[in-house]
Amino acid sequence: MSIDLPRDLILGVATSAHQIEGGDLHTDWWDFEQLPGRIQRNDRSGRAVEFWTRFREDVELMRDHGIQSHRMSVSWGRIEPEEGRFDEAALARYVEIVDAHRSAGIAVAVTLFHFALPRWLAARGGLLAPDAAERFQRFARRVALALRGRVWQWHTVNEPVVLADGGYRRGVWPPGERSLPRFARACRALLELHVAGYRAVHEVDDAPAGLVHNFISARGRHGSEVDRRAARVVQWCLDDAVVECLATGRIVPPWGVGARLDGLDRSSDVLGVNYYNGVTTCLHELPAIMDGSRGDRRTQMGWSVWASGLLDVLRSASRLGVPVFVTENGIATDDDAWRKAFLAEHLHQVCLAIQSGLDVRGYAHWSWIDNFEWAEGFGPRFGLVAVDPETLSRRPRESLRLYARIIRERTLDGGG
Ligand code: IFM
Repeated sequence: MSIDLPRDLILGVATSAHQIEGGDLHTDWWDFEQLPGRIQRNDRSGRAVEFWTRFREDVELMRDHGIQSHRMSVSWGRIEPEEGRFDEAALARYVEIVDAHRSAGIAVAVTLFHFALPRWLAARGGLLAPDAAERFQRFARRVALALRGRVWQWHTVNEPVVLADGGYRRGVWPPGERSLPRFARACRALLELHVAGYRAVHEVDDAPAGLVHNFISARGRHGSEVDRRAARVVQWCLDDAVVECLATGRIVPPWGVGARLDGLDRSSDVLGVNYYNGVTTCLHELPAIMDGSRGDRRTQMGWSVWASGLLDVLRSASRLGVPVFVTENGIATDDDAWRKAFLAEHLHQVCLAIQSGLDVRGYAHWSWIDNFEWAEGFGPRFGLVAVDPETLSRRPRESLRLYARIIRERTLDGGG
């Protein structure tokens, strides 16, 4: 059976600065990577895949494959390597990068903060520094001034809960802490950054702006009513609570106890949905109230693939009442046939969402290219494009060819 994709659905790819640029050395992540045992195999982002110098090659490949948008990010540490000193050459390079895309007919979405903080801010408290939001607003204003009129869409902060969780609850990302109260403070601080970033962008540019949240789909494991209820609670905590914060401007449980955050309810022109996996919930097997397993095959990240969860989370996200974009969705695997099936199945879910009346306007596959996957280093392969580890030369995978065909023909039949 053939499934048609709407012609106006923008189909693109996603990346982030620290993971692909190389030489992102004024950041907390760069320092964290130097500590033995923090990153798998002691990998370091190092030269990454040298997007900073090879971006024209990537843009050309994107154009040749009909890619319509690239969601990329800028590095705060690279642009503001010392507090208050902005590197004009770095800003000029970002302008060049964005313009190269525009000349190739590729729309650019820019994320202002995707996980890596400037070293100077990390040294004085990072996200929890009292003036973090103020500093971020100043940085965001500079970036918006440099790129205004060129950007299709702005994303303020990428995956606040994932970052707070890695850095302050699990302690596996910088700053390596394990404290629930500080985790909660980091979640709130990231929402403050989001509001500050949103304001800064709209002081100088009209392109739509919004937050990007990592959504997780929860389901009951055994189909019992009690498991289903547990799944609803988990889904509320992971997804709906964030949507509620954005909708009402109040920080609701479990992320806070009702305090208002001025401007939060007016900070979403769009909402970005990152979706990778689901969890199952089971009250009979406490304390494992939730896990990622459904007994099926795991990706290189240890996640199980669950395409229909994308429709669930698009429903959750749509409650905010603004256009929704799938800002990341992808799979870490060396089995490209699996990536092709993943891509087609998830795009099918996007179609179902649109057919059911949800205002989903775009899909970006994570990732354009194999890259530095944070604490997992270079092991997981998320790319539509493979990279030779020695020469860093690019090799399009079959999955990229399939994506190119889907973009061109707007139909999902035929699989590979
Ligand atoms: O690589 C990350 C990205 O930086 C944020 N979202 C999830 C991706 C895969 O883990």
